[in-house]
Amino acid sequence: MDGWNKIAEEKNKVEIINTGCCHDCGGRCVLKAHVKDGKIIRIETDNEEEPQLRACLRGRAYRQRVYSDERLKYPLRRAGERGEGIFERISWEEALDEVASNIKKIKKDYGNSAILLVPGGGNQGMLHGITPHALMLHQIGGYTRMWGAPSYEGALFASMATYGTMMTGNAREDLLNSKLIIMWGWNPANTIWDPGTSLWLAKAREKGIKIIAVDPIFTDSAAVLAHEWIPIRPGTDTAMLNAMAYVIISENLHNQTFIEKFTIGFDRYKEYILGIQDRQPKTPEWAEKITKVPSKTIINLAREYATRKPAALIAGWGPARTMFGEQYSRAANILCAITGNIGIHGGYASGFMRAYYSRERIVTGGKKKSGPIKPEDEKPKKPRLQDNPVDFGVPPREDSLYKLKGGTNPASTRIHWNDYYNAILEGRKGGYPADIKMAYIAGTNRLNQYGDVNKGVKALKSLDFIVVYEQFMTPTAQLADIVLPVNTFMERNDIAVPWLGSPYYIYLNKAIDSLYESKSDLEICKELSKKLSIEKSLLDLPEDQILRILSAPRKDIKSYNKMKRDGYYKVKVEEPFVAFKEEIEDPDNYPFPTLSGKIEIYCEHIAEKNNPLMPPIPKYLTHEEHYDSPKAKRFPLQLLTPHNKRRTHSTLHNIPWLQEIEPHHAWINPIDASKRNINNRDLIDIYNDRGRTRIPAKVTERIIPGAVCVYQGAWYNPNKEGIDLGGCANVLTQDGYSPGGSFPLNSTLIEIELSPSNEKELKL
Ligand SMILES: Nc1nc2c(c(=O)[nH]1)N[C@H]1C(S)=C(S)[C@@H](COP(=O)(O)OP(=O)(O)OC[C@H]3O[C@@H](n4cnc5c(=O)[nH]c(N)nc54)[C@H](O)[C@@H]3O)O[C@H]1N2
Ligand SMILES: Nc1nc2c(c(=O)[nH]1)N[C@H]1C(S)=C(S)[C@@H](COP(=O)(O)OP(=O)(O)OC[C@H]3O[C@@H](n4cnc5c(=O)[nH]c(N)nc54)[C@H](O)[C@@H]3O)O[C@H]1N2
Ligand code: SF4
Ligand SMILES: [Mo]
Repeated sequence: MDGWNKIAEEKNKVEIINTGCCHDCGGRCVLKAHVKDGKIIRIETDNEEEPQLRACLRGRAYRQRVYSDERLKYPLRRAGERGEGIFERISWEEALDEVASNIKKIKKDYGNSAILLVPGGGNQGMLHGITPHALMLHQIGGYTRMWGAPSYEGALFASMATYGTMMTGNAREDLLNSKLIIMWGWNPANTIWDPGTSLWLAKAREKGIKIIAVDPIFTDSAAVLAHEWIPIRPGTDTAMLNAMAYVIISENLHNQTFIEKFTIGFDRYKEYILGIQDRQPKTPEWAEKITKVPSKTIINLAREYATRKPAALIAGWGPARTMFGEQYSRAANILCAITGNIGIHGGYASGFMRAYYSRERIVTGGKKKSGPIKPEDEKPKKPRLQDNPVDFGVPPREDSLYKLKGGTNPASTRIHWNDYYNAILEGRKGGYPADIKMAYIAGTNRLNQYGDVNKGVKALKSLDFIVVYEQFMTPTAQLADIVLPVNTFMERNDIAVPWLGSPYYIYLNKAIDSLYESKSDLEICKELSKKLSIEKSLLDLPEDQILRILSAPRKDIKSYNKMKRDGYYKVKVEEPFVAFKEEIEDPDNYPFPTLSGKIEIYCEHIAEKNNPLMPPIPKYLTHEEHYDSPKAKRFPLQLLTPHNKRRTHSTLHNIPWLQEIEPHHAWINPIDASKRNINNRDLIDIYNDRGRTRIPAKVTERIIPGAVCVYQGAWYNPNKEGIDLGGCANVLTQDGYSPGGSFPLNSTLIEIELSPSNEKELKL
């Protein structure tokens, strides 16, 4: 056989499986797995019709994750002290017996609320990940649940308070209709919200549309896409946005007609901005002292935003992941309103997130989900399969926006995600709704990913039982009593739904059989259900049948079979979605779904809470972990912990191809570094009262003086003295939350010093 024929024959043996990537990064992209002899030998992505759903570097490197030596291969039982990392191999039978008997015992001795379900975004498929666990636990009486999303809780609160909905922002292709785009605390070249955003921004730039980045970091997006970078002191954005409002109002650049027709509360806002009562006009000079942004820059940006119409102000979630982050989001939303940049092509209603088209309306048949709660919205009398019995019928938290449906009205039995260590340690005596005895952890590297890791270790160690469902021995899994090996999305079927409103679905066809003894979350739950004496469950059906049932309400999937065959389904959209188009063009028939029916510049529902730290018009507020607090004398630097291009949170941190892309270093400005005799690549200690982490320094002008950046997601790896050698940002961050629910993971005071240790640089 000649060489060419041989190559052709070899190629014929390769089967291309249409599948996708569905980790929690805002993507959901096409992967084409080339499979030969049951092994993935290559991964390609979408090369077909536009708009393409192209995978990023992480999806393309996925082979190294599937075949990593570090994958969990068998069920494990703890054989040393908690956290010592000593485990023994056991059979599935033993492992599931042990999990089931602990669940039964804890339920019997303390009730279902003693079981804390700790879910995460590890897998974003409809079927695998957390879904089967939750459904199974509902059938045995439920569990204590958490509330708040680390991603966007502040933005969600603000979006609901201002517009009454999360469906804000125009479709990405509509950016080409803008005259100015402001990327405020938003780095879409790295931090993926959907596969196509950077491409649309690049097209906008090519078209000559001006792009400005406001960020303490000179991000990749600022470098590649923006014409101008405005560095700002972290956590001070509300001051700058309010100062922009000052310029706009005092120069009469606001859109009075829009304000009168579509908003309420402008007069009170104007009074505050002009300083009528507090005698502090929110002038650019006032804001300069707080933000470090020169007043001239603030004035120019305000004028440009108000006059270059239409303009898109896109406020990212990073600045909202701070103490009082909801104030920043509210301030940005209101700036869009007073300039009339809402409901029009090229504008953008900054809020929760952009939408592509109103899937919400397609799914609900024309009715909007959000708006004031009415009697007909009341839940059914008995909990359904999707309802957690522990929460069912429980009144909402008093401090939430409970009169609005569609988010931010959690049941008062729920615990904030960033507050659960105190809940474990203090229980009912400390005012929490439950005495937690067991953590049931699936799809999250919980310990690593939330505030105050050292407190987390203490809290988790105090529990009676911990089970972790994982693919790798993460820092969280290290603390478990039982660790169960889960397969990857290459080893099962699933459907991935992209973030709010993107017009496509991904069907993940199984590419290979499960490796080692790993099983899917669904398979494990099926087996565990039997041991928990659950007689009949939805989980008993075959994978594809469950997927058909779960996807049936999505009326925009016109052909399930086509989706399954191609590995994706792109929904045809007639024209770029413009959020609030109907509300602006036909206000009589489409009031805003707020309590007043208008955009709420002053929000009465917030005012009812009577909390000076949650004001009804957006205010800049300071706090204990801010640059001007007394604590800053000891810890003068502010820590930023954004998301990184080489990882999805902590997932993929241990992949060699991706480690090569960007070493995990702490970014420090030369001014701060030289004060401390720190040179580029020196090993440094970053510390505060909560912990200490050791990491090499990257001395760079790409970060504003006074701030340090440690990208979140590196794995906690303590030495004997409790110093983290893994560069885990959350050793330093705080737990707790802002009155509007924001996670203050970017509100952390720190100090740095040259590391006293000669310890070798670890795999960072
Ligand atoms: N300091 C700081 N911390 C942050 C943030 C920040 O900005 N700063 N961001 C926060 C945000 S927005 C988020 S969303 C969270 C994310 O935090 P997490 O939800 O904890 O996300 P990951 O770290 O990716 O952990 C997911 C885990 O799930 C596992 N996994 C993957 N697929 C599956 C599966 O199919 N089944 C099971 N059982 N497990 C699977 C992975 O191996 C991984 O260990 O992090 C938060 N943490
Ligand atoms: N590659 C990758 N993409 C991801 C993820 C990932 O882990 N990796 N995670 C996904 C998830 S779950 C989420 S929630 C989103 C998160 O999306 P975002 O919250 O938008 O992402 P971040 O990277 O945390 O923050 C965006 C920018 O905000 C800036 N920033 C932080 N604090 C401040 C501040 O006080 N003021 C200003 N002006 N800027 C500030 C940061 O420097 C950063 O450039 O990303 C998603 N996409
Ligand atoms: S990590 Fe996110 S952006 Fe990258 S391929 Fe996977 S889903 Fe797409
Ligand atoms: Mo997130």
